[in-house]
Amino acid sequence: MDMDLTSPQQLEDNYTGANIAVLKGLEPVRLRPGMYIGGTGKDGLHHLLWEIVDNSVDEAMTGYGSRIKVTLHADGSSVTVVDDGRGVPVDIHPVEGISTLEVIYTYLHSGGKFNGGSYKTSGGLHGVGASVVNALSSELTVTVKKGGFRYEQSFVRGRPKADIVQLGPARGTGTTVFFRPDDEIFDDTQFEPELIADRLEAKAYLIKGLQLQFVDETTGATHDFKFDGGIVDMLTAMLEGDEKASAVHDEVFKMEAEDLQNGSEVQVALTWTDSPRERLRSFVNAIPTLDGGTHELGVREGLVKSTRNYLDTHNLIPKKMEIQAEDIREGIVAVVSLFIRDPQFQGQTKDRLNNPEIKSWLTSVMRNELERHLNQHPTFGQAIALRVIQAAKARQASRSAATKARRSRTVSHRLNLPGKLADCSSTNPEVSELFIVEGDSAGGSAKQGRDRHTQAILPLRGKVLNSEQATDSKVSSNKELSNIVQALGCGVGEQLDPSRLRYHKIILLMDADSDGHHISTLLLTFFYRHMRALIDQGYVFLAQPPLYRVDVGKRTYWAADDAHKNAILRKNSRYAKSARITRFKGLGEMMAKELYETTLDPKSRQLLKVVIPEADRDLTEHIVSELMGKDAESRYQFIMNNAEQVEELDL
Ligand code: 1YM
Repeated sequence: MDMDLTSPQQLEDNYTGANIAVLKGLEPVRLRPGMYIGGTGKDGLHHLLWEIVDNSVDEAMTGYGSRIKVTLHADGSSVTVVDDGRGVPVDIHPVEGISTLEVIYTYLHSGGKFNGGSYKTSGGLHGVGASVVNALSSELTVTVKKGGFRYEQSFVRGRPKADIVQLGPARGTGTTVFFRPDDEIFDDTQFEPELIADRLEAKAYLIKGLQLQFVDETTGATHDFKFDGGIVDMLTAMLEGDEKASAVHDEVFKMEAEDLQNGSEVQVALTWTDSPRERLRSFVNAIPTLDGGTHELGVREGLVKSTRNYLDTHNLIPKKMEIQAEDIREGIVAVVSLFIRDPQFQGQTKDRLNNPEIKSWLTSVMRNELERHLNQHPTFGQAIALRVIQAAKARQASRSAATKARRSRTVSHRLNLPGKLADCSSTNPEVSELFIVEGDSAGGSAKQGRDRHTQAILPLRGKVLNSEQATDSKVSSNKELSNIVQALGCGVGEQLDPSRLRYHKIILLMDADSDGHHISTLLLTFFYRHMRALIDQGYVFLAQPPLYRVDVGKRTYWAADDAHKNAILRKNSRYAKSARITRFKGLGEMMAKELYETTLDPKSRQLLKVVIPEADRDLTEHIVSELMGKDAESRYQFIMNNAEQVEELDL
């Protein structure tokens, strides 16, 4: 049975001392938004909307309501979501003495509890979504129709403006949420209509009978999404939308399986195209899993095993030709949609499924079902056999330049990565981070301490060229800069193509001393002059390693600078005498674990995003050319004119 938030028993379960977070209110969310929504950039902004939409989708998947309307208002930075479900409960909560709606929107609940019997979506947030969105919105209003009346309550930055009010009689049931993401929190509060349309369209493919409407008041356009063909329709749309890929056979393999024991359901649609790319879209409870996970691994493994077995038993492969897994997977286009009761998500943005039992289950069902399909559809089987043979031949001939060009980007890019790069295992740029680190010893700690899946480390050893006036060819002859260009994989100067960037966070990690600052300045000059689009698109960051470790009593604090250190000592003045202060001379002195906790871990680190505010473009240009340019006289003048500021900065 579904958990019902109105049940006092359940709320009591949530409010035991075991979960202190429950009692803290919403300040932690505003202090560390990244921990709850992954970041405060474009993805984080849209995450708010997904949370609200997912609450409506959850309600529809539980069997209540079938219509959801999303309106992006004309300002582009506020949204309304309406559903026709039961309506969020509005009765006075017996333990808290406020409306249940207010509890849901202002208490940071513990995770998992709301996941009871059905397939709740709520990405990584498990029912805390509504309050997180509220905390990060400068305005939010919930309107509920229920029991013959309309109710309303408004909030400002997570705090109720007033108690819930009954507005008068109303027909039907449902929930409406209007919200405006807080411009104090988000770098840019403009929603992207295309992202919203894509997301809603995907939901409509995945949940049969669900009717979604998107009204884009910024353009006046309205989109209606309702599909009865499910994921096969989605696969067809993927094929139609990709000019460079055509299917090698008209048929699509489709499979559905259910695990009666734990109520998991999976659907897979799959076909092969002539494109060298492999495209797989995967979803868990109708939420996109951008970084894959155990369901994707299972499908891939089952696909390779069954196809290989089919080719072997029917002697479809020429003698002496060796078939590798990648030959079988080349050109596939697939959709995997899984519904499970207790999804465990992992990774920085909670985009990867981690339930281990899913992999073996999917390997086995894919294996059986695909092999049966191939056996029963011989023309499909033969078309696939030819495609696999073609891939194997192409791979064997891969030394020829022509074939190389056909290989997928990720593969070919991996081939010419710099030797010193410790790459991450993910090939999804959205979750991948590159740390550019000063010196080998710091690089060593960073390599040991990082999350290998998403974090790559590039240590810099030699001198970084001052590239302010350097030509592209001069840049490429500087070893350190050319290593950076190679690692990023997106070209430089005129050739720059940000869509090929291999990491969506490029993080400069330097010592907190003047040498470190100097190297940061040289690197920023390089990005500014030769890869500006990466700064403009928000991909460049500065890490904030601590300068001090302060042990007081049993606690350890990390301080970014002297002022911060002194504040910690003042706060703990009772123990100040016994405080132990360690000043790090360089990153290399930190233990790998310390470096991870303070500087690398997305949960606890503070990154500074490098931005050039629109209004300061000319000033920035002026400063870079004056300060970094050749003309020693203008540099001297600049420093003399700004000496006061410089001193202040150095404090
Ligand atoms: C536009 C957003 O939130 N709809 C919505 C939410 C809920 C219910 C119905 C609901 C659920 C239950 C019982 C139950 C709830 N969401 C939450 C939480 N639309 C929108 N419609 N009665 C009504 O789950 O048993 C709690 S209730 F916590 F997920 F936010």
